[in-house]
Amino acid sequence: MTAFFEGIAPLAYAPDAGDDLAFRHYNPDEIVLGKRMEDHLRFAVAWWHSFAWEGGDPFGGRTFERPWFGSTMDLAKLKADVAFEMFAILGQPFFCFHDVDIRPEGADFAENTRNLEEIVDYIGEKMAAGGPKLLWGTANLFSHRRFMSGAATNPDPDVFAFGAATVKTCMDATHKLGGANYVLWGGREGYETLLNTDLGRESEQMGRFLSMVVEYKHKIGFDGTILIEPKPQEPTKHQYDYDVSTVYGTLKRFGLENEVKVNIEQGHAILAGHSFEHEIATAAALGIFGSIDMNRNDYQSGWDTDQFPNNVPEVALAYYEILRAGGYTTGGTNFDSKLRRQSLDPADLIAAHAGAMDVCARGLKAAAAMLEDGGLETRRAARYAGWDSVEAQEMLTSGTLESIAERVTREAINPAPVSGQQERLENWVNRFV
Ligand code: 3MF
Ligand code: MG
Repeated sequence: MTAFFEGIAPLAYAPDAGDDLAFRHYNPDEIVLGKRMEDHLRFAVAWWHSFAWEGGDPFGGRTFERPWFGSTMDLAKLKADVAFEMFAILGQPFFCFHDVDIRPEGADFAENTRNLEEIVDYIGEKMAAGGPKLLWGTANLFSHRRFMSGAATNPDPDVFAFGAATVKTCMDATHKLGGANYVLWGGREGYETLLNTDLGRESEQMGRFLSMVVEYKHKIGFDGTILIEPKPQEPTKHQYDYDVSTVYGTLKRFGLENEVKVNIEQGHAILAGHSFEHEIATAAALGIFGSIDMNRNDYQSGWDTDQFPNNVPEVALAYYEILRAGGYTTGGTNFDSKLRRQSLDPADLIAAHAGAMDVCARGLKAAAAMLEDGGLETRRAARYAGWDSVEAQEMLTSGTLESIAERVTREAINPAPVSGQQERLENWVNRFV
């Protein structure tokens, strides 16, 4: 036992709690729409933001003082000890990691692999002792300078090779730890300037890389879901996996639409000019919804601030789309969220997650109440009811422009607009959030 979270007891559900080291709304065993709240939300803690990030920003360095910061295996194990102590306090069912979050950097690929395998076994023992499960693993193919021009889309085939080899080891680690998914965020799979970029070549490389990931998944018998995490830019000027629709186009192009789904992040949706619920609804409509990275951006700044969510109406609309799509299968709610660099105390880390879990619990319950009431779905179905007619269905199955033009003439079709009632629907939603 480390002393890092000394004095902080495991959080309990206490609706009247006087402080924020308790859950006022997140009640894991509470039944919502016939399922335990914990099983609806499937919370995960992100190893990188909670235990690896040192508090730096473009204008300043480390602010956090953590006894595990450093680059030895012993410190990596101490970091894992503290991580599982925090997991025991929060009681969340999952966690996520990149390879570089849990292992020290080696001199080469072989040492990276040895380090990863050693710490994976160490983490595996903790999981076996009753710790949370792995929601997903992933490879960090964006921090080390070798990846400055990407990995899958790199102009240097040796970097492509190093990235592919690294992904293999991370898929092996995720599989070994029973991960429910495997994620790929292509932080450097894009360009900083078109002037030195061959877009066609790079997209072919990216498709080949992803196809090999899918091939390997089946080869090792990994039954988790492969997830792409869309983001429009940052750190790139343009990231190829721009948003859900763009990812879907890529999947269709390489015949992977039934093999890969998406991990959608609120902050990334906003950067792409979409709402979170737009991206979730789009993924659900395209059959590729998988999981979410839950956080928020600062609406006055133009970058991905990865703040903890604190807006119940926003998350309610996101969970409404998730519930409407049938809920998670292998996915979950990963807090890809980090403290502000001035939030130095261990208790800040606990309170930030507790507050975010409460915000999501309130959002889930509001979304469930909206779905149970059925008001939106009734109005939505009524708006499209005209499409149930034989003539309308025929237009979608066998009609032609000529036959339709003939019918419009014959029946003197001259449609009158019908109100969309947006404000009344927004009023209705506000009864629940
Ligand atoms: C960057 C991100 C990443 C991804 C992570 C897993 C570091 O904006 O959101 O977090 O979530 O690499 O794909
Ligand atoms: Mg993310």
